[in-house]
Amino acid sequence: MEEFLDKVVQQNPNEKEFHQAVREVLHSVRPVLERNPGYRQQAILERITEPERVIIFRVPWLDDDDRVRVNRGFRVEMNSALGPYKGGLRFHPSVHLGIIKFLAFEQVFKNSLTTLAMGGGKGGSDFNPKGKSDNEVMRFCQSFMAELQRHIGPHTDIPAGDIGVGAREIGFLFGMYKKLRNEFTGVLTGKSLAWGGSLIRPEATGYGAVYFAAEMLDTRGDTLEGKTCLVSGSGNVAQFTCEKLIELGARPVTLSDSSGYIFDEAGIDAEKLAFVKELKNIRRGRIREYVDQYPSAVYTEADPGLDANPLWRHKAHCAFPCATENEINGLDAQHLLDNGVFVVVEGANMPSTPEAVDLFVDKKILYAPGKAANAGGVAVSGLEMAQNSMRLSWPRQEVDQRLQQIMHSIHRTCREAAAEYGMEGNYVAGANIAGFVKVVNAMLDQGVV
Ligand code: NDP
Ligand code: 2IT
Repeated sequence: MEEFLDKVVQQNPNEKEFHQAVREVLHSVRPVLERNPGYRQQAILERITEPERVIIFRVPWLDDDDRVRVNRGFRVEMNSALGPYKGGLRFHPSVHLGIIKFLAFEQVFKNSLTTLAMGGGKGGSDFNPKGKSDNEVMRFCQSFMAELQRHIGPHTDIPAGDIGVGAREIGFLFGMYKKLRNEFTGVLTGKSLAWGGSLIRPEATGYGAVYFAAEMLDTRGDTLEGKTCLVSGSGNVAQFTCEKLIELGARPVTLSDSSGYIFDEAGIDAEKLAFVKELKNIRRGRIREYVDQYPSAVYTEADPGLDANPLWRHKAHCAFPCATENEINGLDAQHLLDNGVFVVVEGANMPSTPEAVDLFVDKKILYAPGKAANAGGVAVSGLEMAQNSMRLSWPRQEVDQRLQQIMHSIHRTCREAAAEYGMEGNYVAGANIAGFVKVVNAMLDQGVV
């Protein structure tokens, strides 16, 4: 196994996030490989860690001063054993091949857990939407889609949003696809309601993460009622995590962006959350403005020089990291445990470093890895695809019920897979094993392709 991991590192240099994601999954599935010697013979590890296709392209666009700008676009089509490639697009200056490959790799197992027929992929660009005008974002999206359109399609590869890609960007991307292909199809998910979107898709990732937390607490006869919760991020996932927490009687007390975080001891209630949504989604402001509106809250500027993030040092019961990868390191994890946190649910993808994951697993807290806990987003994307195929849309309650059923099923699947391999209550092992086995069996059925 270590030899194989060394080879992955050697063959994919400068992709440390990809190495991290591969290492975690492969460590979890070791007992599966031992039980199934045939996997080795079929070179399953070699195949599952090699993307089916990687597309890298130039994205030239004109800024508002008529200057030519150039960004790099990516789409990694990782695995199509279970269905067409499915996964989001991320627009963020930190995007490089290693980030997109780690996200695509995670997506394969996450999509497998959803119970829906979706393979895994991910894409994006190092384009930074921050500070750009709507017209600049539109011209960028149009140029991005001018190339991407030849690689995707409603039966081939169906992108959606992720960091920096929300309703506005999906609109511009969809418009350009439709113009170039002369086709109105469900080629993207996360569309607006009026033109093919699904109810509950914007809410789905955050709601799903909270449903997963409730499922985990239920195994200990407990609920979210009255629980103090640390939430990071203030984008799509963080907002709807907060919304569902409030609805279920919990008390979220923090939110953040890359500039800093706010701590509101009184709790972020529905009215304050409405302010945050307006601030972040319409005015595209910064989270520090929260304390201008609610002066009893405290804002702390991010300090990259610190070895731990003060957000994770507050006393609480639950933590919902909903910003980005590796935002909880080993020291942060220790602070969480020291301060009474016993539920950690990952709204973001891979927000905990390997050291943090090991601590959570060792201490046997209720720890849900992203590929299980945040699968509600892509699951409702799958429901959006189903509705598009039927050319009808389900009511809000129906989609929400299906989302709850899917999160319930993922939770049960994780527990059962962990128990089958003697690792009761270990959701990391459960999610990786269950996600992996389904994909591998499909790959074996389909031959060496
Ligand atoms: P958004 O763009 O809506 O929000 C991202 C939030 O995280 C912002 O508050 C942003 O702050 C903060 N953030 C982003 N990058 C960094 C960074 N490098 N350091 C600190 N803060 C950062 O994205 P989403 O809410 O959609 O995504 C959040 C996480 O959830 C990501 O890990 C994503 O992969 C994951 N996810 C998203 C799903 C979805 O359906 N949208 C589904 C499943 C997982 P700032 O504004 O300063 O950049
Ligand atoms: O990480 C993720 O699962 C997403 N960004 C959502 C992907 C999707 O296709 O809805």
